[in-house]
Amino acid sequence: MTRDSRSTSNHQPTAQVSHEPLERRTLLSGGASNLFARTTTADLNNDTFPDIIVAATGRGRFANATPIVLMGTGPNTYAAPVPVAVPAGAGESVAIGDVDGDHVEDLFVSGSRKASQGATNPRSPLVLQGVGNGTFGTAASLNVPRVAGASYVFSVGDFNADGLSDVVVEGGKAPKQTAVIPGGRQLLLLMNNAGIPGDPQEVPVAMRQIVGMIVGGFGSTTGADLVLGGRGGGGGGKGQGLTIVRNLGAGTAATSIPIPESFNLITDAAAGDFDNDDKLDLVVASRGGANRNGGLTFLKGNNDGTFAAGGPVSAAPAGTATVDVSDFNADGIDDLLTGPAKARGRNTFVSTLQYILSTGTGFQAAQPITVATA
Ligand SMILES: [Ca+2]
Ligand SMILES: [Ca+2]
Ligand SMILES: [Ca+2]
Ligand SMILES: [Ca+2]
Repeated sequence: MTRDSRSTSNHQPTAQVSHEPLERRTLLSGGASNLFARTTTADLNNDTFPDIIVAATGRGRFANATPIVLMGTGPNTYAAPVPVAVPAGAGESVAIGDVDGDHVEDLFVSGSRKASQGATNPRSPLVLQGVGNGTFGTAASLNVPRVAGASYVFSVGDFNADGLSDVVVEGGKAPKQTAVIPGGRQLLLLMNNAGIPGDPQEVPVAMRQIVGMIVGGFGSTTGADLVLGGRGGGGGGKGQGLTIVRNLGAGTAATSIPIPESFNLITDAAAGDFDNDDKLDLVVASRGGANRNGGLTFLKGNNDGTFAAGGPVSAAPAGTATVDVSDFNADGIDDLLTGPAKARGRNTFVSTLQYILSTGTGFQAAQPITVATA
């Protein structure tokens, strides 16, 4: 959580106080903690049951201080949560990819704000090699350099279709001479070089703010597309929107396609084929506007980087703020995993996760996932 001293100052004459609106503060803290990566799903042990990784949910007696793994043990049943060892304060966000090309999923986690200053950047994302049974090796820094104003929001995907996972990280404001628009941000692209993420390559983008990013194949032949959520870049109007960056593996030759749909505050997004037409779709979690307290919007994909106009996912529980994707009933159709914005007290985040099955023609009622007690 970012603290802004101005927002807590109440001793100055009101005429001179620059109060940040609540929306802006929420959005900044949300951006910093990369809400798009609160959960991730993958079959970590190749037993066909999707497994779930939940990012560290912060302080509090019942919060998990590190990421946790929920191994699927059967249809909609999970073993008790198993913590993943990461440096103190790391793991607010999680992503899965195969960095070394051994076909075993590896875990990427956000770096730590708590770590002391040193030669390396403690906030750089880290990678943990997968063992193949739901456990992971020691966290190793991706050595993303310190950049003033960077949020280090990151995502993982194969951006040049070589079978190895690349990493992309929000890297602060683009330099003036290369900025696509004034105030544009830049991505730091770490293309995988024989199993090792390479040196960061700066790619300016026409977004003024990036609150999260996800990866998916929306019809590109050159590699995975990157979906950026936030402000600017031609999408979202005055609110937040989404922009697809294509051909990212080509670095500065990458192109952007803004998605016209507008949202108030985007809290998460997931890519999957929910209507079973073999074209990847998007489901966006947002709040404000039609989704006053939080909810999901379905955007049917056209497989060319464009989407049909959004429609509400009425099966999503009120207050839904996180969304992820897996095929939870093994029928070949992608389903949703949802969670709330916050979990307090005894209702830990894990116990509030729900899945929403897609039939291909619609979404069924949300059902809580079943997790064994430790
Ligand atoms: Ca599994
Ligand atoms: Ca691997
Ligand atoms: Ca589809
Ligand atoms: Ca399914």
